[in-house]
Amino acid sequence: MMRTLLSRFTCMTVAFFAAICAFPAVSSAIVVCDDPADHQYESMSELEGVGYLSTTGGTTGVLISPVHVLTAGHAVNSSITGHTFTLHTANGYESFGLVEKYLHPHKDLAVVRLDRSTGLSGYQINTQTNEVGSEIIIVGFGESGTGKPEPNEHPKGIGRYGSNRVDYSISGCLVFDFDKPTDDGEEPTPGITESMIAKGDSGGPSFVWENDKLKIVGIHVGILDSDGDSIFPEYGDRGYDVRVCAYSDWIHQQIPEPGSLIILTIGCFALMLRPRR
Ligand SMILES: [Ca+2]
Ligand SMILES: [Ca+2]
Repeated sequence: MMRTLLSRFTCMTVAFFAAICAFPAVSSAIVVCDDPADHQYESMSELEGVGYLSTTGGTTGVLISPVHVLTAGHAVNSSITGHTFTLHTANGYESFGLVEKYLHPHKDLAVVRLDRSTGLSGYQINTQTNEVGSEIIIVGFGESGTGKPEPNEHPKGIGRYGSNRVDYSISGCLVFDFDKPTDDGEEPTPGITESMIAKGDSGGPSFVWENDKLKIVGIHVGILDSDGDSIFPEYGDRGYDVRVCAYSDWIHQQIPEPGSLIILTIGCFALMLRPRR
């Protein structure tokens, strides 16, 4: 049974996701094996470029330039007018308006332009194709819980992170399962045990470390509810990310090069100086 990371995910979007991934799938937020409080990252500057989108019931996005946010297409499926992208930095919470969105024509992927610079450089897109087997850091502002979502105790709106490992790739997606901690009586170790995406994590990133920098390898889009009971994610379920290396050309095309902005500015200035005839 297909489930999305969003409560307002439409049937059309579900069908689209099934088509692009060629299998039934569902979506998730950052659900953990231990204590959700251990996975909040308000004080982690490395993750301050991941923010909360107020669109479509509450989703997640990640900066790829000072003014551009990468997210899932279904996370901004509805109107973006009046909606915001909120970051938690060393200066506290700051919200930015959404000006324009660019939807990928075939994949559940979107770039959104903000109304002003965040002052952050944003993260680089991974272009390598060796993600399978890699440890990933999954990030999102969705619901949380221990083993399964507990939306009343851990609602959307707080940034959390966790770890997992890419099991395989298929049809432009990276797939990772939610492994249950060992049943040997030992307490799971915070930061070591696995986590899984949940509702509201749509559009959030999966990162890998490369040369001491975080690179985006995936964007959260769905979860497979293995037992079909409409409770997800649970242990054994699988998370699906758009594999961004396959779409890096399109992503970069949505972001004007700083050089072209300078040329445009100079060009306008030159027009202003042109003497009138
Ligand atoms: Ca796993
Ligand atoms: Ca289930």
